[in-house]
Amino acid sequence: MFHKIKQISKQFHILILIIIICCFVGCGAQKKNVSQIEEDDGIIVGFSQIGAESAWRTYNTRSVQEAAAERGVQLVYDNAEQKQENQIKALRSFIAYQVDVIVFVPIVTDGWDNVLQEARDAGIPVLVTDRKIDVEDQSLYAGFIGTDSLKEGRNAGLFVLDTFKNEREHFDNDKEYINIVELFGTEGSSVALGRAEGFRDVLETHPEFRIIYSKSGDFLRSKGYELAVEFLEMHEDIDVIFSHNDGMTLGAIEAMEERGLHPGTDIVIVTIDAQQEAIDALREGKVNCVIECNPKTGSEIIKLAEKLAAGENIPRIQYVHEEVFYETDDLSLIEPRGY
Ligand code: GZL
Ligand code: ZN
Repeated sequence: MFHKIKQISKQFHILILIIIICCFVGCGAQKKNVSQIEEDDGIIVGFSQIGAESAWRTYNTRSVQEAAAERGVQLVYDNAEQKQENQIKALRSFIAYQVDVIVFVPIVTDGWDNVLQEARDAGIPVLVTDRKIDVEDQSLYAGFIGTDSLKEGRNAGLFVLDTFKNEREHFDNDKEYINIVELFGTEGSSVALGRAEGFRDVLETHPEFRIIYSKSGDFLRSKGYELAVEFLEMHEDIDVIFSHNDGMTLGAIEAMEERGLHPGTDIVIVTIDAQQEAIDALREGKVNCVIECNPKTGSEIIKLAEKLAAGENIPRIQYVHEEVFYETDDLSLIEPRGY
């Protein structure tokens, strides 16, 4: 009998042991799975985006979010709703959360030194994208990836120069100048400053061109409309509109058509971004030149963030590919833009 009891208790102990082992193995497996999940979860990236002011911006955000999802990167996304102070708060929360990498689109060039110093003190590398920053200590961020706004502005200037190059001979005698209106992007943003500078670089040696009106529409369609109402009231003889983004251009076109004007014919229009509606307007002859500013940078951004998380270096400056679409091109070849 005793032997029998001993046998049962031994079996019981083995059972308990098996349960414990299963539990540990299970837990172990579970533990392995948990650590595996943590590994599979990949790095954590804090992404501070400006807002959703244009089709370009919303596509840019989507591009980053989709790339992060594809590569198993955890993205902590913040929409600053066009306010720098919101971006600084977001960066501070990323630091507190101890993300692996910070990626941000600086709405304007200045005012980032302190918060980037805090990121560096926390040992968190920073990738700047889309817009550039001016900081005392360039080592406060690892690198930049985005578009070349100076080149975009130069391409706009070259198009205007080329469009009017033979114009002077046809000037009726009292017309001395080719009058340009500029719809400026966000004040203090590197892309608006770059586009304005590039445009002026090209035309500065051609005094027959003059900018008679330049105001910021903050890259917003609604403000593009409002500025057009104003400059059409103020000026009779406008030859060109140079607009820093398609959103403002589309607002201005609406105001022109309300006044019976024919955009693209009565007034030459050159615009930047190349969102679908601008390509459609190019096909309809309502704009004459669309300069691409490529928002599809998500996969490059995430790859660079992964490199930074792994302690690797990245290029200091990286520009993405961009095209220029002219009214004289075979416009049927342009792929759907997606934004
Ligand atoms: C350009 C980007 C600009 C776009 C606008 O790189 O920062 O901001 O041209 C967007 O459409 O609002
Ligand atoms: Zn000239």
